[in-house]
Amino acid sequence: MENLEQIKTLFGDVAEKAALEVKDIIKEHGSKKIGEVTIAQIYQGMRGITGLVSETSLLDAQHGISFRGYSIDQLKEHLPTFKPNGEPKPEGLFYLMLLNQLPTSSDASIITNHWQRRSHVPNYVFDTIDALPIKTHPMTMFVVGVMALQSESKFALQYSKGMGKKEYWGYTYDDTMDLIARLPRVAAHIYRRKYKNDVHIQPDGLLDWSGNFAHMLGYDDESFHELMRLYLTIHADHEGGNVSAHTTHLVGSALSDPYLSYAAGMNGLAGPLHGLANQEVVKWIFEMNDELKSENPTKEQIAKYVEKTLEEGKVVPGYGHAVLRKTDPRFTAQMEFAKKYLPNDTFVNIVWKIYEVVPPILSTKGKIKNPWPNVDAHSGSLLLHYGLNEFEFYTVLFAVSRALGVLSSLCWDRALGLSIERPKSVTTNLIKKWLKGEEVSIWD
Ligand code: HAX
Repeated sequence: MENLEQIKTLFGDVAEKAALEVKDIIKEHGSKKIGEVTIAQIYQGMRGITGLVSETSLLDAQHGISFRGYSIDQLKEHLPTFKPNGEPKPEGLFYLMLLNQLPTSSDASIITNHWQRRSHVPNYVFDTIDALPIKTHPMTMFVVGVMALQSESKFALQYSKGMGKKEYWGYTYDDTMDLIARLPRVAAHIYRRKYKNDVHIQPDGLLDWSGNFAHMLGYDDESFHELMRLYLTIHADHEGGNVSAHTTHLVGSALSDPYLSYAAGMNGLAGPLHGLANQEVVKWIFEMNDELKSENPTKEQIAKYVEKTLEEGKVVPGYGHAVLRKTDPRFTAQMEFAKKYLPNDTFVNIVWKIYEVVPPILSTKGKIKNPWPNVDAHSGSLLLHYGLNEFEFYTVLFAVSRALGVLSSLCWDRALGLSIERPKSVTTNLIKKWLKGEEVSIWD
């Protein structure tokens, strides 16, 4: 693969074939049923209802995430790295998710180069962020920054001029590449404004997407750059039903452009039951340490604090999952990183102790379906080790990574011509009538 235009052409070819296949599937099998919907599912977050197509990754309750069929371990084995035997480059994962084929090292470098060239952020975007009070949460600043960028949308411009359905994916792709390229600059601006006296750092054109992002944040330790490569890879996608992916898809289904769709998804990522859990984990551990007046609590002390958290009706952040029923492989990947680079870090060791203590406690409570840690249980401790201790910023890092998955998915939504999303809702009154055996024509 020589240049980005070729990547776009290749995507067009792959997607066109897939779209024809999908048309045939709908024509031949469209009336076949996948599962049934229960009343509990209607009230409890549609858990377990298969109701979406998302091509870029798939979640298995036992084995965790696979990206186009590749587990995280396999990504580590097969994706190009920045340095020999290093962590995978997220550029390679983006290529894999978009094209459904593994990139060569030069394929991943082409993406790096193009993201570098497209990374200019107009000053008015920074001015818009700077107009917000400094106390504003970094995720709010981030979404405001993305919304300010929206005036750059090629999809929106072209739609206003009038374009046919066949052209949708091309402009979605262009916006996707521009937006992903610009996000590290927006995020780094927020970080440096809020936490580093508004002193900003120029990009380094010799670095890859992750390394340059880390550099603009102000972190030039090579192992931190490796952490960013791993972090931005493993947080990228988690199939289509999670709040951030689903929201991006939903808003995109109204033909809202990629900027609008992604911003909407990131408002969902900013919820404490979703991506914000990464800051909550660190906050919760700090609060525990404060209360116990210890920087290294024992397992017994941690167990008591967990019980207290539950008695107060709060969740233990970083534990549980709507789909997974095992330790999240993204947790394990971070644990392996920590064992390699920072095995003696005190805070990381608390995270590992919590991992021993929490699952048995949550299991005994009966109602929690998955007592195991998710991705957010570990990520903050790694960032803390390198001095990135402004934990309110952690979800912004997650958001930058999540762009890769939700936006490559949006390219697929447009290429496959997926419809505007509009599930049917009902009222409790209607359900009560139906339970009494009264005639309810709506779903017959
Ligand atoms: N601590 C305490 N209670 C928990 C819990 C936890 N970690 N996880 C689940 N529960 C509770 C639920 O609140 C629910 O209680 P109610 O019946 O009183 O409402 C009950 O156990 C059953 O929940 P579930 O079916 O096991 O889990 P859900 O699919 O409803 O929710 C969540 C999944 C991830 C939201 C949940 O496990 C949770 O709140 N975890 C803590 C927050 C967290 O770590 N979020 C990040 C998840 C991963 C992610 O999206 N990252 O971005």
